[in-house]
Amino acid sequence: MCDPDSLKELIEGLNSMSSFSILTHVSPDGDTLGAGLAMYIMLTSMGKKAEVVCEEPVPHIYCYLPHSKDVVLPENAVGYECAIAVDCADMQRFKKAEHIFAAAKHTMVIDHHFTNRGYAEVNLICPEASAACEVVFEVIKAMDRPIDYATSVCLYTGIVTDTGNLTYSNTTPECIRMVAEMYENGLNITEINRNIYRTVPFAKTRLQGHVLSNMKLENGGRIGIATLTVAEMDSYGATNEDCEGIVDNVRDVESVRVAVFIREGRDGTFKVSLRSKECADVGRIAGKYGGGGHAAAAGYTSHEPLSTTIANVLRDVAQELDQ
Ligand SMILES: [Mn+2]
Repeated sequence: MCDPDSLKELIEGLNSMSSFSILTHVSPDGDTLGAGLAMYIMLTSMGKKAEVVCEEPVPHIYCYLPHSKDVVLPENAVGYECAIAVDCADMQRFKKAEHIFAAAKHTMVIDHHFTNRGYAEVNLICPEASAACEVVFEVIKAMDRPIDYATSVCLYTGIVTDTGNLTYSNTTPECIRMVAEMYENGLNITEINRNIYRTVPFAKTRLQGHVLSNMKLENGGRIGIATLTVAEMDSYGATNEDCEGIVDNVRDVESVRVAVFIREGRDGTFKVSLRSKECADVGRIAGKYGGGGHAAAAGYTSHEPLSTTIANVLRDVAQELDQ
């Protein structure tokens, strides 16, 4: 349950204002897009103006989300009266959309990251919620607005992608009840799961095979590490999106306690993704380098060369594991 006072304040703002820019986070995932689009559907159904702003085009796998075609890039955004950040732990998560938040007359946050310190005027942050979509579900209910079919597709997507299909430790009875209610009302979960998990580009499967066959075990097998360069990506004709999920495959190896996946970016930096099996707090490691996330899943950008990036992360993870 969200804090009732914050919820009340947020609802008052949503009811009284007439136009909203909904901001999602960089490297958009199912939760930020699902939460943003569910808010968009509710607000426009109330006769209000709204836009969902995303740093990059909606990833291919999330194009089935209702109104995904209405999502705009920051340079095409109008910039409305009130900015609502969804699933964004801090303002660095907006990147190119930062000016929209800064220019908005009023600001709101709807989030579930415990690291979120509440950088808006109204902050609805529920760390116990599995996903931002779980918080949005509560908001819609509290406002007596309907969870229609399109809304349930969005909310279900955010909940299942943030909870590993209702199996990660952040899964709550509450979010399972929400899913049950949406399922009862006719939600086609089979179709959505096919869209998210069973529609893989050929290039992605080949790329994953390459990366995983080159992964290494360190620290007596407790750390699994895989790397990927731009040249390797190009040789498979793969996109950034095709790299999603590799770190989870590394984590799933039997002996691995912490998984590391390092991917070279086109700007020469390295994106480090971390996963842990509940024995180490990888969010703490990411935080040290200006990144973010949760104890079990986190990431950051390294500006060091690959060899230094690898050495640093292996040292930090080993320290975290020994604590
Ligand atoms: Mn989330």
